[in-house]
Amino acid sequence: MKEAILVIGAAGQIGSELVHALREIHGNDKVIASDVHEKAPEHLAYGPYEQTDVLDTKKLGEVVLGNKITEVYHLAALLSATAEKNPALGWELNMTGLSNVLDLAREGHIKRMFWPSSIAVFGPNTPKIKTPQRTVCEPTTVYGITKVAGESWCEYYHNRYGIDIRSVRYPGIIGHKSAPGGGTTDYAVHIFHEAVRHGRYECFLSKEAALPMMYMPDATKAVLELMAAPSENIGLRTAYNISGFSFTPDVLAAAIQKHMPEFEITYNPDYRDKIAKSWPSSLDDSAARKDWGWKPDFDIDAMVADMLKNISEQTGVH
Ligand code: AKB
Repeated sequence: MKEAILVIGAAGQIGSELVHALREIHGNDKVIASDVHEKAPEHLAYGPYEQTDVLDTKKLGEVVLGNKITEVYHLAALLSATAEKNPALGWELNMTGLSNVLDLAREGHIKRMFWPSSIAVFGPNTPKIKTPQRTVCEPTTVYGITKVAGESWCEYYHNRYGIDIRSVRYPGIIGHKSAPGGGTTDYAVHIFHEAVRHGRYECFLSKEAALPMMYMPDATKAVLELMAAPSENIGLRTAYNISGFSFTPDVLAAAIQKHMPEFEITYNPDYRDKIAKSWPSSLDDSAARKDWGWKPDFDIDAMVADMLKNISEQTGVH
């Protein structure tokens, strides 16, 4: 068997789509999906699947060595909202999980690796508008702390052990194929399902909470382009800011109302509102544009039109 690719956390929101994209490029057999579930979720079952808990070093090692894995996309993590409910598990899964994969790379088994960082690396003391690539971070969530530490850990492994590891700071990701799980930005996905099914949505952020967001096809494109770039172009081994568009919940609601004038939004902010307000409203992604040609395809209106079309088709409500 030739070298293969492993996607850890493949059943998640980004993993589900990334597995399809990687299988289209490399062939179904070359891309092994893995997650903690015993069986492959239906949408991934057309290619190889391995049940793996990234905290189980023995099993992880067997999967990597047994399948001659040389490239890993390590996406398994507890997101911002869920990690606040169980900070110790957030730290353990996000940090120890990353270390376990990096150690297999240090031992020479994995040659290239992608690991996502997040806008959660930033905090209330960070400049909010057009947040620079290099600036104050000081995150206030355990998720953000693991992402900022993880970025430096990846850079350290690159500098010290020569591992080709690359990363981006994802904003909120919006997609229609699989559900997000446990993030602060999840409202921007739920709103579409509720709009199509019930014509209304109660938002857990306040109306003025502006956040950077991105449509899933751009999120997938970013990983593929970053990983395809020549190594010498990758000037940053922490993580690149990447930007799609930014909006507040009321701006998103207004964009939905252009298609569904009867759509109503109400607000009932909870603890996630404070998290959202500690994050940037928009990002400066000029380093990613310069180093590997990053450029998103979707703006908010194109995203809204595509989301409503796809969710209406899925639910049979028009
Ligand atoms: C979250 O809301 O936790 C994630 C993220 C911005 O990393 N979507």
